[in-house]
Formats: sequence, structure tokens, C-alpha cells
Amino acid sequence: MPDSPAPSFHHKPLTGPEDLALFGAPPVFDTPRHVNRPAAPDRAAFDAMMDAVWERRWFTNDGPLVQELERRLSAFLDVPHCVLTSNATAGLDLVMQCLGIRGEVLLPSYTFISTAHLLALRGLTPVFCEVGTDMALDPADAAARLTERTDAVVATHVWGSPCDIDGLGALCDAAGIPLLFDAAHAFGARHQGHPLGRFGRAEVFSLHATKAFHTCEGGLITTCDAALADQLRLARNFGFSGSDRVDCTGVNAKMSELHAAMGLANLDAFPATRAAARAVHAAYRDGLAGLTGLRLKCPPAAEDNNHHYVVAEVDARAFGLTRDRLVELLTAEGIWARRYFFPGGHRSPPHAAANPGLSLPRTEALCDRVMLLPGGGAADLAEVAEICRMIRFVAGSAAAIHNAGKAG
Ligand code: T4K
Repeated sequence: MPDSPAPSFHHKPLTGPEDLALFGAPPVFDTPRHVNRPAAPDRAAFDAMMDAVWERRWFTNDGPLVQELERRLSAFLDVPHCVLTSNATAGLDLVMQCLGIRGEVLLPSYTFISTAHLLALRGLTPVFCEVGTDMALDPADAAARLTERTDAVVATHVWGSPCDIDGLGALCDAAGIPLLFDAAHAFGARHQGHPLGRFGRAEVFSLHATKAFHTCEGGLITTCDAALADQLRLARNFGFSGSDRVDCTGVNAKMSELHAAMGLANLDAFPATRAAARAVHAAYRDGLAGLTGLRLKCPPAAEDNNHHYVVAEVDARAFGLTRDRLVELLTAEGIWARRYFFPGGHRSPPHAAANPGLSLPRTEALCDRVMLLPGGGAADLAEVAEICRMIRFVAGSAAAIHNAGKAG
């Protein structure tokens, strides 16, 4: 009989704080278990595409694999225009340029810092807004911060769920300004039965290695606006419309053939990856059910989340330990839980200096309570069970851990 594979972790006894790695015991995992370990597609399929790239000697500049990936993504997302870029930050920057956005732009403070940075670099004013109970931009708060100088709204479909598309759409329509979506987290999520990608004036997905669907590094702009798509294609290639004809200003925001090959291989695997991520999310839901003070973010049944992110909120008083202490304990075990998007855009340099005294209590509470756990389609179900066992033990021993920490 073949030997069964060695377990990838130490199933150690958990009886008291002395069993925890933070207090000197061996860790559960010898090597880190990261949040959102990247999916790795079928190597043979990727290699076959690389052979063709070598044969063609065509490595970048709107090559055949980039064009094929754009066509396939248009079909997969059911959106007329897909424009691939070098990353999502560059993609959103191109959208800002092509729409001629000026003045103030509303965005959630609870999002990745890249958006605030690019607005500032573009000479625009990021206006940080509060989140709703879905952790995404609250349309009512955005409405309260809208002025005659507001030129656009950039809302994030945070943690793989659609934000309030209809509420924000009504606000932007009434104000006559474009609504853009940062869909960095949300590839494969749906709104009212439609894949995200066709909403607002444009949506921008990140295809970074840690995302649900990735090209190692990359970005994807989707839009129903043909004229905008044409402009974006020019602007991502220095404004060139022919070999020596320049029609507009532009930068280098092109995707290479190597990145596109990774995307084509990953797209074939995406339905299986998404199903695996769903199973991982469900395993956490079961494994952490009923824990006092730790709440897993579970998408409402009506929406089709991509389940790529395992997001937990820790209420320090009810749990008995702070989120940061829990992250520290887990990290020592090789479970590299992460807090996001601490401390919030409005409290991050350099934007904090431009927003003295700005208080966004719901955002600040999330920044203090949210942690991500190792999830996504590349996570292992037996490891998830072990991670849940550890979190349950920590929860049940919070007082003893607290006291052991003091003694140490
Ligand atoms: N909007 C939002 C809402 C975003 O989250 C992002 C990007 C953007 C816009 C901008 O998109 P891009 O311009 O990047 O396309 C990562 C990524 O660098 C960043 O792309 C991403 N968001 C952000 C949320 O995550 P970090 O600093 O949080 O994590 P990082 O890169 O250290 O990776 C996370 C974990 O994954 C680590 O614990 C290590 C592990 N890992 C990472 C890589 C790169 C792996 O196991 N393998 C890998 O290859 O920034």
C-alpha cells in the first residue's frame, strides 16, 4: 500500500498557553500560510503558450495573447470592451485621464491606498467617505460630501462583493458625474445575475498574483463605452495610433505576452478555483460558527461573491483579546493573518495631513477589527480545519493567554 502523504502541519495538543508558538512551543506550520496564496495554473498549458511566444518573437505591444485574453474576458464577463493594462493602478489612472477628471473625487477611506495615491499624483483631491454595513462606500455619506467640485466617484467592490451599485448609480446620475468601480477584489462576482464589469462608466480589476483571477501582475478595464475603450487603448501605449503617429498623451501601461499567457491558463481554471474558494469559505464558516466576538463576513445569499477573501471582524471585548493580539498569536503559528486597510486612507500619510480632524468612525472601527485569514481557491481544507481549531482554542483560552502575556 502506498504511504499516505505526510500532513503539512503539526497537529499539536492544545491544553494551555504553553502550547502556543508565541510562548515557545513549535508552530503549527513550519512555513507561512499566506492570505490569498496565488493560484498556479496548469504548467503544461502555460509552457505551450510560451513556446509559441518564443517562436513568434512577439513579447509585448498588444500581442496575440493579449488580444485573445481580452476577447475571452469580454465573453466571460459579458461586457463589450476589455482593455488589459500593466496593473489596476495604471488602469484607473488611464480612466481618469481619458475622462478628463478634475477637482474632487469621492472614494471610500476603507480601501487599498493606491487609489488615494493616484488621485493625489494626478493633482485631484481625494475626498474620503464612510462605509456602510457592507464595508463598502455608503451612498448617503457620499451624497453628504458631494460638492460642485466633485467630478467622479470611485467605489470599491470590497472583498469580492458588489458595493451598492444602484444607490451610487442614482447619486452619480443625479449629479451628472461618472461612477467608476474599483473591482480589484471582485473578479467573478455578480450583481443581479450579471457578472461585474458592465456597471458604471468603467470598472477596473486588479490581476495581481494575490487576486481571484490573476496574470501575476496586471489590470483589466471593462466598459460598455466604445469611445472610451478606444481612448484607453491609445493612452496605454504612449498615445500611438500608428507606428509614428501620436494622437494623445499616454504612458506605458501595456500588458506583456507572458502575463497574458498566465491569464489565459488561469481563466481556464477559474471556475474550479472559484468553487474551491467557496468550499474553503464554507469550511471557515462551519469551523468558526458560534464563536463569541469573532464574526466571519458572509455575503448575503442573493449576491454571487467570489469567496476569495476570508474576512473576520474581532470584537476585542467579546473575544477577550484584541485583533492585533490574535494576529500576533496566529502569525507565530505560521498562520499569516493580515489586517487590512489599516489605518484607513484618511489616517495614512500623506493624506492624513490634508484631512486634519476627519473622523470616520465606521471605517476606523473596521481598521481596528478586520483581519483576513488564509483563504482562496489555493488554500487546503485540512489546513483550514487546523486554523479554525487554533482560533477556537485561543478564544477559549483568552483569559489565560492574557495573563500569560502579562507574566511574560
Ligand atoms: N484597489 C484595491 C481594492 C486593491 O486591493 C488593489 C491591490 C488595487 C486597487 C491596486 O491593484 P494593482 O495596481 O496592485 O493591480 C497586495 C498587492 O500587492 C496589491 O495588488 C493588492 N491590492 C493588495 C490588497 O495586496 P499586500 O501588501 O497586501 O500583500 P502582498 O503582496 O504582500 O501579498 C499578500 C500575501 O500573499 C502575502 O502574505 C504573501 C502572499 N503572496 C504574495 C505574492 C505576491 C504569495 O504567496 N505569493 C505571491 O506571489 O499587497
